Amino acid sequence: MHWLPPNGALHGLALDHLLAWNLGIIVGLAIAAHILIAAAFLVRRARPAEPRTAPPTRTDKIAPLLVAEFLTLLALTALYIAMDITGHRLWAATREQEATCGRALQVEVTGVQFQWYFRYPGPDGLYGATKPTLVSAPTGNPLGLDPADPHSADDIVSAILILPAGQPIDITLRSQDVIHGFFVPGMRLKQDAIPGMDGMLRFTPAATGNYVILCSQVCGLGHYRMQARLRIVTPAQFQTWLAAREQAALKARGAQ
Ligand SMILES: [Cu+2]
Repeated sequence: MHWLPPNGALHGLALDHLLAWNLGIIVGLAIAAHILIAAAFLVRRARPAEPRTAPPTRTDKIAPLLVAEFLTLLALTALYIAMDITGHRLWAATREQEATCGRALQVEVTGVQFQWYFRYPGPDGLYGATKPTLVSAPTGNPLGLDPADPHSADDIVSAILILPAGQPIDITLRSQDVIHGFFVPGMRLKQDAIPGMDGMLRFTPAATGNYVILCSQVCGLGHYRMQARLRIVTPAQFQTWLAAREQAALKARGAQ
């Protein structure tokens, strides 16, 4: 659909189709209902007034109308149940991380008033421990990585989310303070980051390009500027970037 932002995710195509179908069906039904109401008014007006002595109900005429109404309601109920099931399946596909476990790239996304931070676990594949008392953005430790934990030495923390195209991405979503909304219109993703809870997201970027990451919850005075960039690059470009950042992270923590 041309009024939506360009889609860059694998699941986005099916989601856009479902949205177009839903809108088409709802607009079609609304138009049909209005035509029916207008037709009923016109037919009633054109018909001569019935004598007041007429019986209040005539089951031979009303019964077919009731059957038609019942069948229409039944068809509409089936249609909405089918649309609901399709929508739920698409929603669940971006929330279930088990299916391709091991193959997916792990990234942790943390919302902080008013910034998004992205953490990659590094070559060991494990996120290092964090401590709230160590959180200090001015000294370069916005997530509070614990230097005493060996797993944290190779962790990469970035203010830009860089991901390879064509690979499943498993996101763990966190918040350090209030409820933030991780919203990536170009990837058709939206999920709240809630303090004390780990949110899960799964998606596969389909094409290289630049996308915007927003916060969809009014999280404070600086909410309007809580934006970050998402860059989808080729797998080779991603590996080069990751290796350079890993070297830099190890050097920086080694010097501490
Ligand atoms: Cu926010």
